[in-house]
Amino acid sequence: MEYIISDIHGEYNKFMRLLDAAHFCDDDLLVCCGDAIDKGNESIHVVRQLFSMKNAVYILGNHEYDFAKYFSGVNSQYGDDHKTILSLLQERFPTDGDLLDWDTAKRLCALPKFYETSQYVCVHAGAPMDNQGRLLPLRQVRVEQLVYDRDFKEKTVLPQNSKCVFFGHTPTVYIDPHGRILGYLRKGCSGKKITDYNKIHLDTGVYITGMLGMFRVDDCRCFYANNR
Ligand SMILES: [Mn+2]
Repeated sequence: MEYIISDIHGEYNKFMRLLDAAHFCDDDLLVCCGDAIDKGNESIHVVRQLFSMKNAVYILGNHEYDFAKYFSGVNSQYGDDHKTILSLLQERFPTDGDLLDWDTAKRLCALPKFYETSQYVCVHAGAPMDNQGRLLPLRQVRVEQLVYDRDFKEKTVLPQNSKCVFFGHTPTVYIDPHGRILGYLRKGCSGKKITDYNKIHLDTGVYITGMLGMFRVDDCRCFYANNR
């Protein structure tokens, strides 16, 4: 089975509870659409978990992109003084920065910008389209547009004759008061299979709602972990 999640924002326990609830196993695939870090208390715990999973794809969000820019800034300032650089990077995560090692920091700066299959694409914030609503080839899109886009979430922005687009970045609670994962159905479709959707908005705004969501591609089922 294939699962897609976004904007975990340091919520390690909820993330693990979702994997448990779905009986996630080695034969499954997990795609994380970025922003696994910041806001919550266990950013590096989440990152190390994702990096330890051979069957997880972790793509870039604006928070990881900002981390990479910060890394490159301190790197140019302190040269090969890895000890100072690492302690500055660790300080960026006040609650669990001590878990950050050099390899993890390097990997965080080299995440893929998107993930694409024959049926869907995953980006962090948005994917630009031509004037007929067809997705532009993601390879040609500037990284800033993929991670910072604020228009793609709008109800009226619907990719046409394109693969389903998974994205996060903006909490759905700003669009729908339930704050759940929002799927946008193509005309006349029931929503039971992934090709029924134009786009799926994944960010349940866990730092606002307390709820983290995950989507299963195979049967279009949503899983949620709440405060308890
Ligand atoms: Mn974001």
